[in-house]
Amino acid sequence: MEIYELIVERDSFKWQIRRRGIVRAASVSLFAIVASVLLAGCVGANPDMSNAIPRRYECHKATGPIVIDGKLTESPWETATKSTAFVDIEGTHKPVPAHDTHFKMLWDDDHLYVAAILDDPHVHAKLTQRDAIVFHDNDFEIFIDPNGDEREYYELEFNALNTVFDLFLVRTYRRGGPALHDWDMRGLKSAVFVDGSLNDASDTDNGWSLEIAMPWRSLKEAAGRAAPPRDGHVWRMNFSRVQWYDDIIDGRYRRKPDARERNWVWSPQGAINMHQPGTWGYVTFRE
Ligand SMILES: [Ca+2]
Ligand SMILES: [Ca+2]
Ligand SMILES: [Ca+2]
Ligand SMILES: [Ca+2]
Repeated sequence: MEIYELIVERDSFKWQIRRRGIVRAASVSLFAIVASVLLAGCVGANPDMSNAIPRRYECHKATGPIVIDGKLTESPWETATKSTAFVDIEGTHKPVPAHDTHFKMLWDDDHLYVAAILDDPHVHAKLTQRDAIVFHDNDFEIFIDPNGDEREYYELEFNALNTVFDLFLVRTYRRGGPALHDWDMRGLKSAVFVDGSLNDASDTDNGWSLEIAMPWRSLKEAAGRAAPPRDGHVWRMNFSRVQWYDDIIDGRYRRKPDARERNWVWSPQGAINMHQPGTWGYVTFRE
């Protein structure tokens, strides 16, 4: 088994990961800090590939500055390609999601930008701590495997309070992980705009938007290829939205005891499992 040497300077959140030779599996477990069973969405059976045709997206270079404030009012966002609407994680044969979700992406010499637009009549969130299991709230998730080798990939989750859960996967859970929750994306910037009222169940909201800037200098650390990419380069990525249907009791949102979340995604997976980079979408970068 290959060993990955992880160097984490906790104060600066500086980290480095290097592939080193062949060693015993026991060494890897030193860094498998968090049990993978915590993560939902990784227990799917064999994927139905007929429902998992990867989506495609062209990510163009921004023509002007992006201000990370959650509002997509900059002119580059107006011309950025809007993704296809999200579908059920298992495929289009499943019910159409109750609320629309789209994303847009842009890039410049320093950052990869993601904007998410989530319709939601009841925007609510509780979790406030970095690296909490954010999909226990309604969330938006980004998955990035730059070189598409189905290993060394990034996952980031955000809720409507702009709480971040970012992690690094050495391998998929099915191949033993580990998932490194302690990895934080250096220089990550994100902001949320709520078009309505957050955690106020007495009204009907329009939804929320997220604006995210990921530095290339962080993405390149385990990219296995050029970051920023060159014109025509293709990265494997996917986007997911976890949505719970909570009851409103005495004006407050309450989780049903037997609640199950909905998983809506950009590129359908054919199974309830996001950790299949082979069924993620193809993002082509354009100058
Ligand atoms: Ca903005
Ligand atoms: Ca990879
Ligand atoms: Ca983290
Ligand atoms: Ca509200």
